[in-house]
Amino acid sequence: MTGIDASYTVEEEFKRSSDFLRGDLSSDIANDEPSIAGASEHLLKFHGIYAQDNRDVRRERSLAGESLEYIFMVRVAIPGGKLATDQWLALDKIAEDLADGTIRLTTRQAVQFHGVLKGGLRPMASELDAHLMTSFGACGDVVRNTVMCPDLLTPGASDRLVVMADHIARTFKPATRAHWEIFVNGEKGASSEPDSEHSFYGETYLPRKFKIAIANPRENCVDVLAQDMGLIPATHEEFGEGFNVVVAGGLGRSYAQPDTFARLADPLTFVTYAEVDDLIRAVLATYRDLGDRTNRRRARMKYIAADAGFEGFRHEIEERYGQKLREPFALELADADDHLGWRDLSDGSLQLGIRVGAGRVCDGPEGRGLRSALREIAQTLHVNFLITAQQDILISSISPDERDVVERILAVHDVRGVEQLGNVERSALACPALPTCSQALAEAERRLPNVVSLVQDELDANGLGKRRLQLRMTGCPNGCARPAVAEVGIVGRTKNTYDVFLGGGLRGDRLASLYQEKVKLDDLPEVLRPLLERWKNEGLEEESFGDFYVRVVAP
Ligand code: SRM
Ligand code: SF4
Repeated sequence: MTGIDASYTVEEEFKRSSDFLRGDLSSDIANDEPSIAGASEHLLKFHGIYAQDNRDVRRERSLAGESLEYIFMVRVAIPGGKLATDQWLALDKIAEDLADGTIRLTTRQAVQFHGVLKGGLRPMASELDAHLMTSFGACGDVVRNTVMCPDLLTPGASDRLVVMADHIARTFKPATRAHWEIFVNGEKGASSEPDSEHSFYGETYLPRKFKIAIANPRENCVDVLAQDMGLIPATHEEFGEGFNVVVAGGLGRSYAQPDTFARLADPLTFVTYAEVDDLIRAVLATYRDLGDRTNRRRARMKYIAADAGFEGFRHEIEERYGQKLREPFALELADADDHLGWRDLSDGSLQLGIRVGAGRVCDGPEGRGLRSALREIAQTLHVNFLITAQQDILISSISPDERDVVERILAVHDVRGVEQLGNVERSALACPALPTCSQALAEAERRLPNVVSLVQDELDANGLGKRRLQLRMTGCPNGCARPAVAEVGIVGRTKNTYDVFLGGGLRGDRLASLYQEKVKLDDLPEVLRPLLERWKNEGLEEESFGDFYVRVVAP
């Protein structure tokens, strides 16, 4: 390839001319500028790094004629969200030494650091590398962190499944050594092998990001239909164990472009374990070839399926797969489990799921809190940590005689148990939004506690306090906390208003629909009140709010 189509976006040229994701990053990282812009800023994303500025001080700084407060966000890919204790301790130290003192668990079981300075990027990459972690490929136009139900990673799960998220990460991570040269080992060594890239990426990689989830067939905690590709373990009576595969989901929308929309994935086929890599390669090749490289807002794979029709899209995959695709099984998704509280694992060990508000692991002002508690647990016990797709953390493989130790540490640090949580708080999600996210139109994470109590109070006042209500909030329609499939989705519209979406649900098999535009957060209880009253009076026994809403209010 010598050049690219003139209609393609500038990002396509950045990728093509980058020498497999190097560009000028080495010198741009090393120079005295506090930030990184242009082609390097785009390439940086493939290395898991976003150039940001603190938006809280943006206005006052520009009024004072000062430069912005430049900071970086670094996302660490953690396949299936599984971490050993030494890895958790390394993340904890990075948060203290190189970031803003917090560890942000993401809705894709990864970890983000905020407030990182440019000079901290290389030390961070080296520290991650020393503990077998990396930010490389956590962002960018590649296969992103693969999410996986934690139950498929704990003792008792099938051996073949336990390794799946790691296997996908290893197999589909870009092959270029650019990250290690630029961030970890310094300049490209003379002896380094010539670079190449996987054929399914080529030199311009994918048109956009690509997300894979491995779901538990018994519960949908990973929102499998919101993914570009979902693998649901299944057994075929003729071909044996494998996966029912769904493709072409995605939730992002853009106000500026009405032809962008959320879409749930459709069933594609059944493949065995032996076949799954080839199928993923075929889907990636289809996306690589047919994805829209002229408009990044419409470049996700879901739009190929939506534009071509699913059968046409399926046919394209089939051609690249080289053989006829089997018919998929009918989909039956079950309510998401939040994995919180104490659980017995099949090997006799215990697991404790702890709620992390908006995924932010931090301490209070007096130095106590979840971050200190988790550090102490990691220093004291030999356990595993599992991040969930609900931004929570599970401490796994706890020996039964260590339960008291864990409970004592949590109590000392004022970490609340699941029984102390209100039902709205228990499952509420929010994206980071302000002050770090450049795309945020409104607050999310910082206003979540307030929104949770407004809604919980409203439920309590209606005698519905014991019912579950799934609430998800984002600062813009990109949908990072997956509000598009929530029972109540609150999506930033302007600085002080939000669009309210209703009717998704715990199975994750239905898109919420727009109920009311431009609602102020203080007015949310009033907006929900008549619907909650009807849910109470007209709802069936045990009927969830989302199910009630689509059965009665907006059929
Ligand atoms: Fe996201 C962009 C945060 C999960 C859809 N997302 C961003 C950026 C990087 C903002 C940016 O482009 O400048 C946000 C970082 C802000 C910050 O300051 O930290 C960001 N997304 C997040 C996280 C941290 C939210 C969270 O509360 O945990 C999640 C990190 C996931 C990870 O570990 O890889 C996160 N983002 C999601 C999800 C949910 C999911 O994957 O299950 C979605 C919807 C599903 C989907 O992809 O369709 C999502 N994020 C987006 C989009 C819209 C993409 C599109 O199709 O148009 C953007 C915008 C973009 O890519 O340009 C975006
Ligand atoms: Fe930023 Fe929007 Fe994602 Fe929130 S939903 S993190 S505001 S891109």
